[in-house]
Amino acid sequence: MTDKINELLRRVEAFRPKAAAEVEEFRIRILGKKGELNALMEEFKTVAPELKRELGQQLNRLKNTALERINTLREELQDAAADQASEAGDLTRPGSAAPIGSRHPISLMKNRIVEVFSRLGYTVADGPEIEDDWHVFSALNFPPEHPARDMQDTFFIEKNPDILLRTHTSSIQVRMMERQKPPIRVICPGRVFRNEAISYRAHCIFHQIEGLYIDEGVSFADLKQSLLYFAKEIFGEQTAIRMRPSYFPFTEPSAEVDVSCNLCGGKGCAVCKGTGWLEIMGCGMVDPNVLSANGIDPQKYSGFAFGMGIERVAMLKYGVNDLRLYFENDIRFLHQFDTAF
Ligand code: 2NM
Repeated sequence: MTDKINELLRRVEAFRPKAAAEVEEFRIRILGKKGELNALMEEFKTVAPELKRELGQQLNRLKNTALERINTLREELQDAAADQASEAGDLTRPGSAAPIGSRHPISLMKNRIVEVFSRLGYTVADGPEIEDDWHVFSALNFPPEHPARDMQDTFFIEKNPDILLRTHTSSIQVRMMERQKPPIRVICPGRVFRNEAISYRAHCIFHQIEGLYIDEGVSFADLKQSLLYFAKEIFGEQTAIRMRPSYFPFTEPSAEVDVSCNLCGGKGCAVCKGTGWLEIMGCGMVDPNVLSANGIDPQKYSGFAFGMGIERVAMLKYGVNDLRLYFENDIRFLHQFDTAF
């Protein structure tokens, strides 16, 4: 019987399973009710009393060794299985969403403004950011000594002949007048550049949209109604506009346009500085000098033009209080506009 015990002990020690299921199978075969150990226990009952002490100890040792071995193997195989699972990951888990960006508020506002004017029959045009003196100043009735032509206001790339970064998108409209006979109805969005110190309300790069409408019999009343429609579409049906006399080299008469403050409903608050009005753009009737400089007969045609800063319109609409936020591209700022439109 000692031989049988030792033989089983060797098999227990030599057992090298590959899977947890094999361990369980082995346990049932050795330690189960009808297993090999119990068979030996039955045999043990029949041995001579003087052998019982020695054989009993051997059987106990076998039983403990088998139990220990099986527990150890089971733990090892479970750990290995867990390692494998974590290496592959949980393949039934749903995928994680890839982080995506969002459209910039300047693009959103530009698209929105373009959409409003395209409903009034305007087409969209663009042009070069690097321009010559003619398209930015001379064709637009800027006198030779005008301060905008100064190094302090304009970024020059070359002098004599002057090559410069456009300071407004009116240069696109000059190119439209060169290319096309009236009627002209065009809206020109784009980046413009001015030599300014950067602060919460000024930047050396910003975005403009300018509009131009030239045809026979275009009047100031047409301008007013077009801009009222625009203001209501962007700021809401309850919005009113007012015009204040102003001056631009390329328009006569010229005006600044205010919209009623939506925050206080016109009563006056911190945003509108107690006035009930917010300035959003400049406009006017195209100066006859500009028309003739661009080959359009001012006796036959008249037109209006307007221009606004996209940053400023978006600031008023969304309560952005620092222009620099538009240029930092902080995702926490940008994501606030995901549902703005
Ligand atoms: C403004 C204000 C008033 C303007 C004028 C022209 C052009 F080409 F027709 F002469 N384009 N844009 C204009 C007029 C722009 O921005 C504040």
